[in-house]
Amino acid sequence: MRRAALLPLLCAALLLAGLALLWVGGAAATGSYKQRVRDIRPAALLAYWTLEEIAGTTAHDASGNLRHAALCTGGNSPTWAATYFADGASPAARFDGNDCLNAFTSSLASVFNGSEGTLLLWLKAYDGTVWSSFTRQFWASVDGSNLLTVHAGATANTLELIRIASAVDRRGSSAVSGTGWYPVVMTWSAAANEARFYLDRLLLGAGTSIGTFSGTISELVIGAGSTSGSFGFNGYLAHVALWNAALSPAEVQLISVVETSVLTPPPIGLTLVPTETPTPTATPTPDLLRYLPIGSGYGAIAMTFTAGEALTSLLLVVMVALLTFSAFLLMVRKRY
Ligand SMILES: [Ca+2]
Repeated sequence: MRRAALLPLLCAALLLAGLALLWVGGAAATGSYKQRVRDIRPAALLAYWTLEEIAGTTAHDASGNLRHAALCTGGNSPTWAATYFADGASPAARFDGNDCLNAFTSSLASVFNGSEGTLLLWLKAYDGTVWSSFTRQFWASVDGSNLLTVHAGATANTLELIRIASAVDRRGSSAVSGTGWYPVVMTWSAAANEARFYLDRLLLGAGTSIGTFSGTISELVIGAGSTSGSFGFNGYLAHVALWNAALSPAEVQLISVVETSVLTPPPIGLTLVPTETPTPTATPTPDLLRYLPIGSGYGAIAMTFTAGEALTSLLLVVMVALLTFSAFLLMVRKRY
């Protein structure tokens, strides 16, 4: 191959490398929903099952605590990667009524005592149909008088968030008729004597006289109401997390919204939230290159000048110089 022909090839390789770095740099700059969850009270995050596996028999704990969930002995495996999560990019799991993940570990039981905590989970009905009565998305219990559960109510299109410890605190909603992803959050604090129940960013209600669990958790199941797979959920689940601290309402909002592609509509419920108008900072960060406010309440994209982007810029400069040089060489060869 002639030397002059090598230069354009080299340029193409440099361009590809530059674009790859730009992509990595951009992803790091904007972050992900998973990272946001992990950044909220990381020391209190006990376990975080994203359910984004695409195969296998283990739902890995993304909190770093190695509290992985396994298939229930009496249930079937959910169908991994059955649909996309609300971000439109990461996989989510389908539970078809007899599927079940056993998330109980003695390590988790020793730190999850029901006195302070937060439960997060995202759910979606199957193909737009509502879920059957009392099918459970989450079940954590000491016994029948000390438990935490999220399940469909007795009537269609209802969801119940229940916490029982000394007193029964039950919050229902008739708003679950959409086909999108719903964030469900429960927070509770015995010290503050308050439990809070959220669905799709909205506070369903708050309870008092909440008490603490009498005894140690002995069952923790995702997608069904027992490790035998009974009361199994028919729908999709993703991003189930447990903290042993009650997150603040502001923190709950942070984990109840997912940025989607700028071209797709926001998740159901976003319009109910007071819109946040992006305001330019008085003294812009020196390395802030681009800030693109997108609609109202949709969020925004901010990109900073990362190391990856800096290297990309350098590569682009080298590429342009080489292209100019190769064009010069070709011109010289033609002339003589
Ligand atoms: Ca099944």
